[in-house]
Amino acid sequence: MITLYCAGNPPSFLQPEWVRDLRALWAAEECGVPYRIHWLDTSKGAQREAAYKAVNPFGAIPSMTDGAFTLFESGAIVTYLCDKTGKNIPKAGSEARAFYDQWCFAALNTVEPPIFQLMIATALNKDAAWAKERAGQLRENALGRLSTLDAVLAGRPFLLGDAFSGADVLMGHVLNFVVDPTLLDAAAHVKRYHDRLKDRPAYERALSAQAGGKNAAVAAQ
Ligand SMILES: N[C@@H](CCC(=O)N[C@@H](CS)C(=O)NCC(=O)O)C(=O)O
Repeated sequence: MITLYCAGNPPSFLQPEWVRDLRALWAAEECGVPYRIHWLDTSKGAQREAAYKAVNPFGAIPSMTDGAFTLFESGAIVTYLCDKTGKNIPKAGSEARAFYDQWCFAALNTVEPPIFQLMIATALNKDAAWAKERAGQLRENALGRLSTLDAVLAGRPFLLGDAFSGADVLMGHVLNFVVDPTLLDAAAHVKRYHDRLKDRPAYERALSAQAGGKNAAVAAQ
């Protein structure tokens, strides 16, 4: 049985759709794989305790176990769940799979950093001097990535083409960090893509599952 380690009792300043456990939940729902949730009581710092660090030495969320096998990093978990079920992912070793990997890395390494940094500065630290000083440059950086992504998505509905994949789970969640809608004024294809992803029933189910952690009474269920 798959266990997903998710944020229980997350701080109220965090919007639920920002928390990366949503990536694992969304992928599990897209793939139709049965799973249980282990809520980490983040209000008590459960993610920093030794028991959890045995699963994820960085103490970050999400993580996953499948029997005795443990895995962390949201990108690895999404890909594992797709591979395990043979859904939403091209066959390992194929060119199509390398293309899938490319878009997973692009989502997490190329698009996420500038968008996330802008969100941290403008949504969570907007009154801080450093944030005011850096906001303009961070916005430019984010706009550059969104503009390129927009050109890619002008020609296809999903990152790999006509078919949805785990790479869209990752990119779709990264786009949840776009807190200023004007960033998408010149990226209409990205906006439509993001809306299309958020309309998916599996995304809705993942959000509902994640909401169970809001007042999680116990660490594990
Ligand atoms: N690269 C990691 C990042 C995980 C991450 O930073 N998760 C956040 C929650 S969204 C977290 O656990 N932050 C607390 C911390 O890093 O101590 C992934 O994608 O899984």
